Amino acid sequence: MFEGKKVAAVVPCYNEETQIKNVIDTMPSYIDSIVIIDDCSTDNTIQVVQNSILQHSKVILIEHEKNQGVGGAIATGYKYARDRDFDAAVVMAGDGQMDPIYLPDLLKPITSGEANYTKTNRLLSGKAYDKIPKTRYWGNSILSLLTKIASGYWHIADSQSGYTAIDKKALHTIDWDLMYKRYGQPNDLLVRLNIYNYTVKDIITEPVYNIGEQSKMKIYKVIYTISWLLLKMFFYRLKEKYVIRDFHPLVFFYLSGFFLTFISIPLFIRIIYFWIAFDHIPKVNFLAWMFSVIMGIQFILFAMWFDMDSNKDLR
Ligand SMILES: Nc1nc2c(ncn2[C@@H]2O[C@H](COP(=O)(O)OP(=O)(O)OP(=O)(O)O)[C@@H](O)[C@H]2O)c(=O)[nH]1
Ligand SMILES: [Mg+2]
Repeated sequence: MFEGKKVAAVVPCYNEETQIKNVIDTMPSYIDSIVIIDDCSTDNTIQVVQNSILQHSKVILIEHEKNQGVGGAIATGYKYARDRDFDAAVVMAGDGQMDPIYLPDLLKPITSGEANYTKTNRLLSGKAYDKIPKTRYWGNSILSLLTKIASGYWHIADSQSGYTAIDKKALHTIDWDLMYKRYGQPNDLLVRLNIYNYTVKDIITEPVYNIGEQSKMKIYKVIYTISWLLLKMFFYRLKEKYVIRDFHPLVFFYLSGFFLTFISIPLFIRIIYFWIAFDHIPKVNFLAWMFSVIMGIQFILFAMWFDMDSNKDLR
């Protein structure tokens, strides 16, 4: 129990035979259940976990029949915590990159009712640039910016952090079967939390790398798949939050902004064509292009501002 609340640690695990024992052994005593979800490991992970079960009564092993990806493994753990009436669930990866020293900071806002979801933010620690491998650092920074726009949580960064805590209310609200199953899971979940107006807090921590873990993430592939996911989730949030559940004219601002910015592209190409071919720019063409660019950008910026204002209390 942590401050009188029943807490589950959800541990997604795929080929972590060298790391998982340490994750179990260093789990603080206030964690009530350590729920390990094996995602069809092909190494000795299951054997190592089964040996640990003999020493630690809190360890529960759930074995996926088919590999689902890290998000799928987390969804299974969340459903376990929800169905057994846990008050909170923390996600700690099976690769040991999540230092339990930060667990109280993540859990306190949850158990006190201050936040529905907390996550670590490694980008503001002052050590991020030195400790995080460079491609990951820049990839994470780009995705963090896109996640602000897509999720409406403008105050958070380090969107790729998987070290998180969630409260009972959110555990019971989100449909875990719909959550994205692979590396975009933290981004997808943030958008879903925003639709229900849940509060999210960042906890500043130091990054942990080079402790014997082996990342399975292919960063160049992941950047594209998560960006595409964020685009879809952005429109999904606008529809769910500002059209279906409630209403806000920012939807029209966004749509008008995208439309005008989009039509400015062929108008610009036409200007360049006339300039090169005839050394002349048609006046009406130029005015139409100016109008669409200026109005398009203004509409988008105002929509962002309205979205920020609408979400300002969710911190
Ligand atoms: N790659 C992968 N990991 C999985 C899967 N299922 C569960 N996991 C676990 O998800 C956690 C995170 O995986 P990593 O590949 O280390 O990704 P990361 O820690 O988010 O990112 P970096 O370490 O910064 O590259 C680990 O504990 C994995 O064991 C799966 O199908 N594929
Ligand atoms: Mg890792």
